[in-house]
Amino acid sequence: MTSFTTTRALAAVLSLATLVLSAPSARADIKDYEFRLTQSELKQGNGVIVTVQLIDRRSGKPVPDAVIIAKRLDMEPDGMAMMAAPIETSASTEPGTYRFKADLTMAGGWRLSLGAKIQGETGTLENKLTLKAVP
Ligand SMILES: [Cu+2]
Repeated sequence: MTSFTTTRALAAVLSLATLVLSAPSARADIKDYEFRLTQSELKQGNGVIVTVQLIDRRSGKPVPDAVIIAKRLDMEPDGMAMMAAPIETSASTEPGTYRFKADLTMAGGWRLSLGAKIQGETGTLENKLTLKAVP
């Protein structure tokens, strides 16, 4: 038999292993995406609309239909990480753009932490953005 069969079997296993191992690198990685603020300075106040774009860094194009699974707004940039502000998702106006309504209760630096799932990608995108509330 058998050295021929064994060699073929081994070759099949090896090529399968190569396929499996090389598959992830051919696809996009969650690190290829990032959120960007469309405006990093906002007027301090209640019900402020904070707008971010989700960008595919390879193409520079906006990415629609991501699901925001976590969001937090706090004053960590000004040494007040415990000072969080109410933030809720708001209706988006265009594909790839995500909007939030927030109470910027104090002038100064705010950190927007976002977690999101992207269609067709595994893992969770986690970004921290810094914005400034001006009086
Ligand atoms: Cu504060």
